Amino acid sequence: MKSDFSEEAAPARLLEEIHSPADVKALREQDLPQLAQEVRDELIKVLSQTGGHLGPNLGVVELTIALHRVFNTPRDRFVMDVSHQGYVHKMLTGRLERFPTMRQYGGLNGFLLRTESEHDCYGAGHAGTALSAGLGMAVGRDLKGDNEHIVVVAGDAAFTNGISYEALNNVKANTKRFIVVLNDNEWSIAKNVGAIASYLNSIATSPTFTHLHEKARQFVQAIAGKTAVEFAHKVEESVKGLIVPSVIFEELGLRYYGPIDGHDIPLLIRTFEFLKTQEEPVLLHILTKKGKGYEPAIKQPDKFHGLGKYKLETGETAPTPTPTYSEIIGKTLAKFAQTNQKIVAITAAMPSGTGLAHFAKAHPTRYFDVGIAEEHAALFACGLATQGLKPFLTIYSTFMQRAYDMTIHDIAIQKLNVALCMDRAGLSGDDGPTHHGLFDIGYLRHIPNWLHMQPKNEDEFVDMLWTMANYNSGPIAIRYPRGSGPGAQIKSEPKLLEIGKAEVVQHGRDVAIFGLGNMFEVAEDAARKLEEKGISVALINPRWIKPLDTGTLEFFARGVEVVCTIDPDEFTEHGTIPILRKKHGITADVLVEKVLPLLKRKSPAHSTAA
Ligand SMILES: Cc1ncc(C[n+]2csc(CCOP(=O)(O)OP(=O)(O)O)c2C)c(N)n1
Repeated sequence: MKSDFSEEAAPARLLEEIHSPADVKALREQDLPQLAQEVRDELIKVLSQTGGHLGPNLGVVELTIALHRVFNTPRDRFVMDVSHQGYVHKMLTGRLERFPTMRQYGGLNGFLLRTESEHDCYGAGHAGTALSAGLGMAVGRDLKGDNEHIVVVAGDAAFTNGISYEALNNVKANTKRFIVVLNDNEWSIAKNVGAIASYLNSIATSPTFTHLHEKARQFVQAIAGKTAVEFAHKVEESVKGLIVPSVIFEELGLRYYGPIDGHDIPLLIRTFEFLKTQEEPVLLHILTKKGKGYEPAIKQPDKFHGLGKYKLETGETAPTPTPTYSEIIGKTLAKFAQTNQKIVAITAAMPSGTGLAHFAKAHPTRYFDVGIAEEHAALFACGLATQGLKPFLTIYSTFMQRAYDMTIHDIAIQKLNVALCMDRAGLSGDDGPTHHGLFDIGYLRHIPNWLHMQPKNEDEFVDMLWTMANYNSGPIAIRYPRGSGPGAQIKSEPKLLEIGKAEVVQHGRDVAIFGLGNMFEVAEDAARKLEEKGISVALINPRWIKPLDTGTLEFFARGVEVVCTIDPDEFTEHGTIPILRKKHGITADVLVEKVLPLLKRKSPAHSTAA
């Protein structure tokens, strides 16, 4: 008879016992669904406090458990595309205790990091890198005569990315042992787009698949309790049956298996056990649900792809009090496009992140989501420009790094009327070094024919967009930060700005501070602090990165003792923007601290020297 206590006692969480992948292997297989549930609960609870990539991770819980059940990291290697779906992997590889520090300054990074754990064999944050990097690992392994497994996990949207095909083009010729998992949830951040998405969907919805899936289930039931030899034979026989011929992947030289249910742990385990015995590159197509297990995330996959804090019970998030720069650009371009028929807008898989969803609603035929394909997006914009259209290419500063060659070879040399709008310029916050938009000033400034600017506030932003819309003499770019600026208005009557002309906000004799974009606020603050010490400060809003207003620069350089600009020159970790600014000295106090000794040395007015 059971004691009263055994009925009452809540079962201990299995998750608490998981300190390494060996602990996942030590569990009974029938307990793995419970582990999956606990992982989900933990994800939903912790991320409600920290924010993060909830939807993608809820979709890969079973997959990650099955991978750790079958393979042995760190010896075997999991290469995850973007690696935003690596949270479950982190939990199962000894980082559960630190999980509540996710994306916090000094805590776990939201992506895989080689420096964070020996189980993270490859860091990422940008999409499309996993297949190439994984192939390099496989070839390196072969050259060394080793035999560990390389498993690439890539989402369906990673297959909208050109690099993925560059890698696939090289797999067959270079290795015989390579496992690719295509995690197909039909979503990028927004709904996945293009011919490949339709192709994958046609496989997933084919009646043959439904039939095969039933076959697969029966097979998993049938092998329970078999001896090792019988088991291996059965697995081979049955998993080979899990093939709907997929012309694309087979022609590229990867044996295609699937599609199978990516939430069926026993099936995943059996399939991986089989795939690891194969002496040819294989691709396993699994079907998963983004946001699985959390109703708000299933209802709004786009929002829950990655978000800040939310209410655990409802999934509600705090409303942003003022419009963000992204919202302003989406709405403003939509408005300009009502009277300017030449305006078209392009996003590379970021319709809501870039605010273009507003434009898409107003002008669906002049809006293009090209998938995670920044290089293509830039070239596509070039083609549109040659037809006399005015393409607004709206891409995060960090992702535009991908299309650097196009900014020179295609846009600048041909002096095409492409308007490049770079969102998340500067520090982007809790995503960390892969996502900060710190390099676009560097990578555009030296290229002839480009104009480049940054607004100090929302009103100036609208003026700049208007200036871009009316500029027809070649490429023109704008950068603007994540979130909202200091003002709350969206200007209704924009004005044209004079090209290459800085705004002198106040004159001064001792120090001139040039505060570009959102650094203008820091500059203003520093100016007040210096003025309190009796120092006369000129305050300049440069507006233009290129052409630089050299006249204004020279004027002040000749007139004052110290000229300041505000900029970091190092890779910056993740954390909130105020914390990062403080750490890296991007504050008014640090500016004042650095300026004062210079003045003492140079200025008779402030010097103590005779
Ligand atoms: C080069 C680049 N462009 C855009 C992004 C933004 N981004 C992050 S995840 C993602 C969608 C990924 O979808 P998928 O690969 O299918 O994985 P899922 O989140 O659906 O699991 C996008 C567009 C990025 N990380 N890198």
